[in-house]
Amino acid sequence: MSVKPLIVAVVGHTNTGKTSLLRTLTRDASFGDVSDRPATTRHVEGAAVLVNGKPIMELYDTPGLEDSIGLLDHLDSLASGRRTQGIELIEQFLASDEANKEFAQEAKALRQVLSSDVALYVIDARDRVLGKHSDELNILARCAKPVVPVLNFIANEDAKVGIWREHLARVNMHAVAEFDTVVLDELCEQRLYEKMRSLLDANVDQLNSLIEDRCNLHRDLKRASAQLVGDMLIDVAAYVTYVQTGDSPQTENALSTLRKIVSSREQRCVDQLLELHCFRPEDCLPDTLPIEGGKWGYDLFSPQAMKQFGLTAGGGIAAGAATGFVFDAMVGGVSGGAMTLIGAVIGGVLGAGRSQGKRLIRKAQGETELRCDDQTLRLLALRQLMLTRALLCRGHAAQQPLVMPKPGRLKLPQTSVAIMPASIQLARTKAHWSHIVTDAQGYKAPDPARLEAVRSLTEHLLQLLKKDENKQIEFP
Ligand SMILES: Nc1nc2c(ncn2[C@@H]2O[C@H](COP(=O)(O)OP(=O)(O)OP(=O)(O)O)[C@@H](O)[C@H]2O)c(=O)[nH]1
Ligand SMILES: [Mg+2]
Repeated sequence: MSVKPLIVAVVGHTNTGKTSLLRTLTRDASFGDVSDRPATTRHVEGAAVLVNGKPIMELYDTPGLEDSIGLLDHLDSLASGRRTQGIELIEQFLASDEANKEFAQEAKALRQVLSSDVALYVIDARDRVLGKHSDELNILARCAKPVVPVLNFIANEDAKVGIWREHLARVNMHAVAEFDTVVLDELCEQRLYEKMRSLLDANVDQLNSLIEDRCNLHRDLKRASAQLVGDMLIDVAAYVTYVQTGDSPQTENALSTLRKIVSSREQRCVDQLLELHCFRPEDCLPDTLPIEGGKWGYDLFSPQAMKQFGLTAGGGIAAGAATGFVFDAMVGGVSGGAMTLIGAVIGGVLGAGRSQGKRLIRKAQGETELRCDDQTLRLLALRQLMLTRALLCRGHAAQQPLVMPKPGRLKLPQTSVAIMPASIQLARTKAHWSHIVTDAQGYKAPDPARLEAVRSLTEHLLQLLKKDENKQIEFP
């Protein structure tokens, strides 16, 4: 059974954020024109809010009520007695010439109110309560429709929420919503729908499904964002490139290419996050990963690498160094075939399998592995998690682009004390898990073990996102 959408008129004085409210509630940053200039919206324009692909609510943006004082005087002059005080008077006005001339903007808004189920009366809560507001409320009260005042700009320190609530209570408006179209608070949005529900018996079902849908949306967005970040981290952690040991120019070149590759993989993650949250590319200023010098090398015999091969911390450093030493000694001057064998044997002995054996052989052949270091991975994780957090509470009416956080503002732990999540450690040993290059070349069938690593990293990142939102995220 299809349910008729709830029809909502968004009205209020000019510049109070009506169009902005529509942008944020519909998650459509391109709806209408938003500007500091008064009287930006000149015509009624609608947008639907969909739940499961079906329109559940239609919101109609209207031109600002510019001259409510003049209109109220005009309505009073039309009144011919007690019987024409309310809706009849409004209808009489809308049928008159004045509705197409002097009060044309106000008439457009009032016509929309009459054809809607409810009106949201948007107030700039930074304003003092003035005569124009009382007159606007007086006119709306005559439209015989439920009205929910929405105190907008509440994230601003000048918002006079208490004063406004007191004033609205005096004119019998007790179901008041608080909102900020730039700083989106999912609870404020939920309460707005609850206030509407309290006045709209016939539309309880639509509003309930809307409340549920918005709650699910927030949860799903968090998870999908964590997954995008996780996928990017696995791609970068697994990526490896080789240079001839001791060849400085070649190493410098390779490092610079590596930085570019990692930076563009990060940008891809930014683009994906923006798209997921229904923002435009211009909503986040482009920024190159701020790593210039950075340590990118990764020695196969470093304590950390040895740990991945199953050698535990205590003897790890010594064991790593010793294995490296023994390995170097063993391969010195032997033929290619024997070297392959030794590599495979050592790989096997270390429990690291054939692929590690191949890495050992490359090392024996005088090649050095280059890859993104842990500190850079942390930086990547933190930047993307903070971007996710910012997007989750960014209203679609926000005008200022987001800026990616710089390393100085991020809490980066010392490499020696922080241990990377197991999924990242594992990715270090699985070069084929990196889709950075293969993605550009074509489809690569997903490895089930890689999918599992991304899944487990996603859970880890989700936990970090759930922590106290006022505190800085720490990774790992
Ligand atoms: N900080 C902040 N700015 C807001 C908020 N709502 C609107 N704005 C800004 O206020 C200005 C006016 O917003 P609009 O959405 O164009 O207002 P409007 O009521 O549609 O204006 P008219 O169409 O001219 O009647 C714009 O600069 C918005 O960016 C808010 O909640 N917080
Ligand atoms: Mg507008």
